[in-house]
Amino acid sequence: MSHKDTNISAKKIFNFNKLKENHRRLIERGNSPVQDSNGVFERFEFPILTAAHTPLHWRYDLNQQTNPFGMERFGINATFNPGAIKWHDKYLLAVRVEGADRKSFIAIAESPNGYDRFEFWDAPMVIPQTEIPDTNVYDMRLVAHEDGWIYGIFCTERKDPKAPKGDTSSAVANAGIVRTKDLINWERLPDLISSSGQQRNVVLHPAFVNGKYAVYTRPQDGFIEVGSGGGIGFGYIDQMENPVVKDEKIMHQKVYHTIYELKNGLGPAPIKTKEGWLHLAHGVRNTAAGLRYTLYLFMTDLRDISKIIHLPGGYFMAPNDDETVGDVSNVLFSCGWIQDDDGTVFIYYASSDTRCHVAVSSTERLIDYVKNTPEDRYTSAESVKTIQGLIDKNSSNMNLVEDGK
Ligand code: M1P
Repeated sequence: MSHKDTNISAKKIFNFNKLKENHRRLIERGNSPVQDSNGVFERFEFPILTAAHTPLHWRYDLNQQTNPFGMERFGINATFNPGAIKWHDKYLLAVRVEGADRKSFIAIAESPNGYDRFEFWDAPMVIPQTEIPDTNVYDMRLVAHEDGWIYGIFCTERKDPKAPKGDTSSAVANAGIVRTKDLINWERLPDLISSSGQQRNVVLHPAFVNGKYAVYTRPQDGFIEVGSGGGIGFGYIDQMENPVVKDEKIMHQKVYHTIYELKNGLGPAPIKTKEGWLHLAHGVRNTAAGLRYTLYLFMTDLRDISKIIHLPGGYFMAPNDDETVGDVSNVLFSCGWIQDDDGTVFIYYASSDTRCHVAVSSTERLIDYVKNTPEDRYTSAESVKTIQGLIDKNSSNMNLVEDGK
């Protein structure tokens, strides 16, 4: 058989210039909010970061002599669950990048406006090791604390030392802690010390509370299952150099037949508003097709920051269309958001452990959402009563809606 009339050739020499051109075009592509909105937020047309956005020089040997076939020497599988911070007028994401070898690492990507042209910095973040090296690191939340440091709290995963011989998958998850002043040089602090066997989704509160550091935790019994524990916890740390969590209590528990029936965890650090602290979290429920992760919002008291004062029922965002499918399907997960000076809020989230997106809202809209969305009343009959309340309210206002007034 001859391949004369096709571009199939056993001697094909790779065109690196074309590869570079396509990559640049992807990075410089614009992005705009979609028209379709539920009033609470707007999604954007394109994901902001995918595996294809990662720098070519991380993946290819770009020397034609040593790589004549243009082979990827290091495959990147996914980019997801970014932490976020505004830094020197740039919007930065600390992205979980996962290689084809399954190992995740953290890399910073930067955008001039918060919603498009995100570009990775030249090299991934170098995280110093503790005595027991991390096997896998992911889901870093960035927080500019009032003590002057920028902290990155992430999940560090290691093989379970108590796993029986032959068990090559049991792992232990805990919170690793790094801090920096320039986002380039990172100092490693000891891992979190808490009474729980495992921790994930640990988030530092940006301000001192009663003169102490405050952390949101997610104690769990096992690596996947939270078991009898779970819920979003809250506790205090005296010194970050010796991060022992004290007085840990559950501030938001998992509840039967809700979107956080199985487990939940805080996303980014909360945003301070005039009405209270706005929190973004994820909730997990079970389905016949596996776990479903959605995002929800709640607000806590300005004086008692672990006291929930508004808790809208149901999810705030759920996987939509293409977002439902990926490496771990049916997952939305967030570790970062940025509130701009004009009240714009960029919500960074990932879909199905595969790619990063942004949605836009505002502090005003999110406050309205948390205050005026009815709470979950836990039964179908109560949901119907909630709807009936809205029907009754609308029937007296119907002429206003019809006249478009
Ligand atoms: O695969 C979904 C998510 O699972 C874990 O989150 P959680 O501990 O809340 O279940 C994390 O591995 C997270 O990175 C991942 O997106």
